[in-house]
Amino acid sequence: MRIDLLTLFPEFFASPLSQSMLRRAQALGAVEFRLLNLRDFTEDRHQVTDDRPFGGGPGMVLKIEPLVKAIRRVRNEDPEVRVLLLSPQGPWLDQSKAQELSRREHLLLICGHYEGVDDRIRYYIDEELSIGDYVVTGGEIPALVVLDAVTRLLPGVLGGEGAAEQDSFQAGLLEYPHYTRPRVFEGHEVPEVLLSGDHGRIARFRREQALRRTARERQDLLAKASLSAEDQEFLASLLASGAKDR
Ligand code: 9D3
Repeated sequence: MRIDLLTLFPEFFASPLSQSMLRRAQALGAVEFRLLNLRDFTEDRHQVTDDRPFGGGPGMVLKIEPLVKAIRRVRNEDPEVRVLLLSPQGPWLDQSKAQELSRREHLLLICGHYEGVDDRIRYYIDEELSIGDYVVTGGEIPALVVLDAVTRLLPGVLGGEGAAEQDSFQAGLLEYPHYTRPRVFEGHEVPEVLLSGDHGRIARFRREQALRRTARERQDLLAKASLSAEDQEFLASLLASGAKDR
């Protein structure tokens, strides 16, 4: 997969792209990132990328011409590219959107900045995407969120039996709790069942913990999760016993 990033701050991405999973994914050849500096797509002497809003008001707006020039360059190279604008107005990123994007061969992520982007960009992009209902100062951090969520899903990146399969196994529920040594820390004990060596009991414990947490914190997820008859029985017994006491 190729992920192009169009931004006024290409240096912003250097450190995150050179660490950890993202570094490994590139080394494996699973993904290639390319940074495009919006300033390079201006045609005026001062390389102006923003201007004051028509109608007045605070802040600056990203100009349409350099954005469209950059989009056209990438679409000419690859007509199949999926062009996304990171924008507070977009639908929220979720895991199924990350999965959908991970099946594409080429993304162009456009990072806005200042008060926004000339709205006519909508005629040139494929979709908008938000990372949630809070304000961050530009599209750069949202773009990092998207590319991280997408890259870890690419074949080979998480290494064999790893976390991507776990994700789909726990599909749509919050995770069960994790523990490692020491067995007792400041009086807080690891649940006995995890030390029992009984893999059947351990699997059931973890499933029930995941269900319990999801029922407490995320009713919205529970409503969409695919639950076995056993899961539903357990949830019914939770409700019957008063549910609130963890
Ligand atoms: C006061 C009106 N503003 C937003 C509701 C202006 C504004 C602030 C910050 C417009 C854009 C931005 C920069 N944010 C993004 O570009 C952005 C974003 C976000 O702020 N939150 C969640 N997801 C995203 S995706 C891109």
